[in-house]
Amino acid sequence: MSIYLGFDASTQSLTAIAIEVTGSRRQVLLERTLGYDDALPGYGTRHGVLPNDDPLVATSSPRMWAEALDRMMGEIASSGLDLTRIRAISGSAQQHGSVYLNADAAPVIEQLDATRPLVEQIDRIFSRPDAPIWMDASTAAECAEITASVGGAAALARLTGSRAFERFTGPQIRRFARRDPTGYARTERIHLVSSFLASLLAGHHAPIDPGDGSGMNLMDITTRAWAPAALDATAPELLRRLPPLAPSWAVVGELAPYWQHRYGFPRARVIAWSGDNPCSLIGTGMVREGAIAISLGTSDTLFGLLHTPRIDPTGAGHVFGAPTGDYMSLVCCRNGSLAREQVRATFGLDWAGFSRGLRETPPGNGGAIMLPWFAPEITPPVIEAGVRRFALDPGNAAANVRAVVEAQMLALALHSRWMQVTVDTIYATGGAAANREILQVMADVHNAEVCQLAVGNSACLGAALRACHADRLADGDVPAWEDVIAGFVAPAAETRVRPVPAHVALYDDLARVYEAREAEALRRL
Ligand code: XUL
Repeated sequence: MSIYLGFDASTQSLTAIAIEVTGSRRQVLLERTLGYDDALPGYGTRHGVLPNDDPLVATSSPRMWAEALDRMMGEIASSGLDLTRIRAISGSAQQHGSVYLNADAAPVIEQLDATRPLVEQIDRIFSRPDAPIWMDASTAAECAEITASVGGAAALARLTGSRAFERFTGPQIRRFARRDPTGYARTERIHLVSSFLASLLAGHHAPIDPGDGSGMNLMDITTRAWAPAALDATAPELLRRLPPLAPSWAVVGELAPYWQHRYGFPRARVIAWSGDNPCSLIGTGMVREGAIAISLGTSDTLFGLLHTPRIDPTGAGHVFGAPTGDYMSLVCCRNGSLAREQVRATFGLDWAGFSRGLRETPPGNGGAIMLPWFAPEITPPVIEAGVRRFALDPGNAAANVRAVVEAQMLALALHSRWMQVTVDTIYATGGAAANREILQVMADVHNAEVCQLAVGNSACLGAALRACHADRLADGDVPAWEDVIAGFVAPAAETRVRPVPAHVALYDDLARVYEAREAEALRRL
């Protein structure tokens, strides 16, 4: 029996999933989550983000992520799971976030003392104490400078798969290098959240995979190598500070002695980590072109596999590397679960009350519309947050519940048109995918059947499946992706939600109104 371990270091929590793969016997053996705010309150995060007076700034604590990993490894070790059967470990992490390490990092993580907690030992390895994350919107000036220096937004998108985005790592690095030149000078290695955590597991600096590398505005999307023009436009002597790029299935090394001696883990293979969206692509079974998945998490994302890169001419979407070696298209809306949560909390509803609100209101909400920009939005780009309501009574709980969900689904549909995929089935994942009323709106807006997947955390499952795929490759087998995912990504029984033709027609009309309202609001910004 072989066991594969996958992690997902997301914005608000760390999840671990262990899967068993023995021929056709496939099952999830363990699934655990540790929420940062509650489990590690000493860091003072709220929804996984450090407080900051500037609403455009969003950072988190790499020490907290490391401590969460250490604690989770301890929990797995004492869970009764047969550790000796773990063959490989991989992970998924929130994309774009960057971790800045000094020259002490390499020797410290190579010689971790198994008798002391990890976090005590890594205290002095950071050249910057916090890590900017994907919710940060403070780098508009840096985006403009990088864009100008590579010859415009279209040129940067052709080169790296995306125009410059505030949350992408390149603009973040530029801002750090400019605001803290001494800190930048002391920086020996810049990791993504994914490669940082992989480094801690392997005990040496890990590479970045093309899935996460394409979220930086620094990687040539076609050659999957660092793009000199983008690096030069970003910060001085950047190349020597970046990890090498390696395929998503690269074996980074063996699990470091720290984990073996402290918790009794075996010398399992550590596989390159990737971003949560590339991992979700695998965990939702999107290994062929034509199907799409929607993940309703802290961010709401819509993505699908592409065999050849296709660039969004409107500049809203992204092309990332896929862990299969192909590409993936992605649209990301920042106002996902926190916007739903905000509406729920404003009206003092529980989640059952939220669902009731959707059941009690008609599709289309009688023409009432919300632009749900509770926080700065990524798609469409909105720096100055502010919710706009049209014909929507701000005091009507049920109407606001429907308005936020309809807005989220309409925005994803409008801003993914460039992908040119005719969607027949959508695979829904993430916490809010458990809500059938939300899935009904999704089905009606997209005119497609929606299935909810049996395993809710598809990014984490995707990481475990990638560990399995890479382990088999390293053993000389060339497994087909369909075979790797078989038995794990089946839709949960009875979850198929079908579009209602009358609602589809109604949302067709509403989409036009929503698009016009959105365009008008963007013009006024
Ligand atoms: C994707 C993005 C978010 C984060 C969330 O581009 O910014 O989906 O990956 O963890």
